[in-house]
Amino acid sequence: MLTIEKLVKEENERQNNHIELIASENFTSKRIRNLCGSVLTNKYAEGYPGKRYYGGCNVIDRVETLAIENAKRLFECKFANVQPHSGSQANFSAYVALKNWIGIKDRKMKILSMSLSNGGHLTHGSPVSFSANDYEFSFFELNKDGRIDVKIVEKAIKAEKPDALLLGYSCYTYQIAFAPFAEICKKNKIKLIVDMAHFAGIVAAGLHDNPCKYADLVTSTTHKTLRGPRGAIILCNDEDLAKKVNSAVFPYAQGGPLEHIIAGKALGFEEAAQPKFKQYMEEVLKNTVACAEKLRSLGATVVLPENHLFMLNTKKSFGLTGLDAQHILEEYNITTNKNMLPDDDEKPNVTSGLRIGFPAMTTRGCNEQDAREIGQIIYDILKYRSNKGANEFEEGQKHLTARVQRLTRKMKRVEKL
Ligand code: DSN
Repeated sequence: MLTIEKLVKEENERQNNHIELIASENFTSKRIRNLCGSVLTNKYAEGYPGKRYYGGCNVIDRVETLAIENAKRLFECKFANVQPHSGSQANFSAYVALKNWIGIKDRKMKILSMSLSNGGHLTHGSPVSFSANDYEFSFFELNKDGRIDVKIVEKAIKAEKPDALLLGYSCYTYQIAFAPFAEICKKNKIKLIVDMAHFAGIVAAGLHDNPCKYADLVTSTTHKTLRGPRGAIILCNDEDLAKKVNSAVFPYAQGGPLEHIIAGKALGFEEAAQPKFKQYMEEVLKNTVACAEKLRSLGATVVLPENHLFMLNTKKSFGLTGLDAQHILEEYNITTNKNMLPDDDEKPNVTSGLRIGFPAMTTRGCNEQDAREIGQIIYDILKYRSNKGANEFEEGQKHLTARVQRLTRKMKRVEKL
């Protein structure tokens, strides 16, 4: 009989048997998973520590306070809301809070951001998300090197006259230094929001500029590079804005907080503050570059990254769409996701490239040599399957599956982390 437990077991095996390269995924520690499956899931606690709508919240208050204090310490900020269930919900509440804080009543708040096609996020103004409906978004372009450029952004601020600039991404391979952007926001009297969902772990490790030092509001997920449980947070340094954030999360957007997940977040922040998390993140950055360099040395079109992910132009490199490349790699137990390249002429569900990241495999013990081997395997598979030089790779093809298996077997098992 099919039971849900059997499906969990099956997924456990899938995670162990695959090379997981989705840049936004990671593997939590067993301690975090235990907290997320703990009895805390039984408790209703609408409200905030000390101000709940239910009795019996004495322990829960201490759990949530610990999570708040750990988040504040980790990101060096004054206020943290740890209740958002997801990154999209954090952004939903952050925009509401900012609009109320600025005092906009009779019009839509205007936000300048990076479009989804240039690497932004659905909630950064995509027409298919609440964001484009509830707010007036405009978009800045990237410079010729594909970077967010302060001069281009300032020009867009002057042209569009937004209330806020939003920085952050789902697919961008460079680090962002926030000071110049904070300066132009101040000069043009607009607010700065940073969505650090992808790079929060790099910030926590001290290997990326900390947006909390510059932005009015910072949102993040907790499960990507940060390696906590699935969920999100909102951070700021202004007391009045923090109050607006709290009421924009509960009761405006959400009901009862997921205190079992908040417990997992508390531990995730604690783990990310340890020296070994910094070592882990250094490895992530090195592995990402090692794989990208390998692919480039073989002739693939790749830009070397400064963070945990890079884009492989599958169309230029192999004549394959991102969608086809994703499906082909999946046949060999390599998990990636298709992603738009800047100025992509394919549709978002087809694309011309793959996004490849190393947070997850590095957690399982992947080192630079393994990362280079992964680059070689990806190249061999896509080259062979693109039908260019099939003979040349025939021998390699026979062994490709075995090479993936050899790699996944030598990695740590996900349930033991
Ligand atoms: N789904 C996330 C990602 O893959 O980047 C964004 O929310």
